[in-house]
Amino acid sequence: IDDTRQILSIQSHVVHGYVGNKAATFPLQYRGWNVDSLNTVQFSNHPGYGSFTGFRDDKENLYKIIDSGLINGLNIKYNAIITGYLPSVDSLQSISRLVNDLCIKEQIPWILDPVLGDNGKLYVDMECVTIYKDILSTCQVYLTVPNQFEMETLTGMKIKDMDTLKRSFQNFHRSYPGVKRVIVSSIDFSMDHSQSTDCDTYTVAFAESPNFDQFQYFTVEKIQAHFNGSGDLFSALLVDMLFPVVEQSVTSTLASAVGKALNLTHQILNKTYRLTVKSVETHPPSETETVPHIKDLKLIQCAELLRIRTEDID
Ligand code: PXL
Repeated sequence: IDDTRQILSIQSHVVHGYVGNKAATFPLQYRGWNVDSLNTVQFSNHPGYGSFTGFRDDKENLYKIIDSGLINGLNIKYNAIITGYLPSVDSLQSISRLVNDLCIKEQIPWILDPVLGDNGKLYVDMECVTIYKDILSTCQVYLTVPNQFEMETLTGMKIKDMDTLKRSFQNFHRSYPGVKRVIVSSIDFSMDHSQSTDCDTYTVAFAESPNFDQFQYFTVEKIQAHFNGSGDLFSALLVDMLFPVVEQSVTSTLASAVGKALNLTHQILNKTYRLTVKSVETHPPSETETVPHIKDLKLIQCAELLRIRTEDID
């Protein structure tokens, strides 16, 4: 029997390194997915390096590849579609409409990563914020995975503690009632210096329609480094945990999928840290950087961790 699953992954491509599709494809393939990776941009490396070169694909090309090529041409049936880094306003608008229509028509779960920025900084055009708000308020999204900054941007309020987190879930649900599930990753309560909150952990909080008042959360030990691509890896692993091979598992709850994806992401970040930190130490962080900046996940070195193990199966 063929128990592979099929995903359309619409994200960035970097020639060197691991963000976007480069962070999602290998882990998903290794865990049994056929990954149709559609690249929204092709950059030499991610912009976090300080300089890069490359180009964005235009909206007509992207649209035609999905619509005429994959769907009408090849009639591919996807088990999931994931969309990530789509930095140009035109492409974001037209590709989201197309994906939404397709997902409704064929009942495909759409996992939307609203890539806007991180750590207080936007890394897409300002106008993309408005477009993401429009997409989330009008489309049927199975799951969205904003980080703390993106959740704050989308709800217009800062997350400082459990109380503001709860209110941000409520705001989110009020503004975007068609979104069925939200997972907010890497919440750092210690960012607010007036709080004496434990700063050795990150919180990952999630809620599911219709219970947006009762969000749940996991805390995970903080690794003292800044990683690029960790969010893209996490969303890919989530998809794998949410849609296990049919024979393996009856149902996978959101909480169990988040727990497993978080655990595996954490192990990969830890191993990446251990493999990188010696070379980072020989180039001490600049004065503005308080923690090492780890630009590339060591995904290939983590192949063994990615292998499907029996503990992953319910
Ligand atoms: O990790 C999200 C991401 C993906 N792809 C590219 C990026 C970023 C974040 O900066 O620059 C090209």
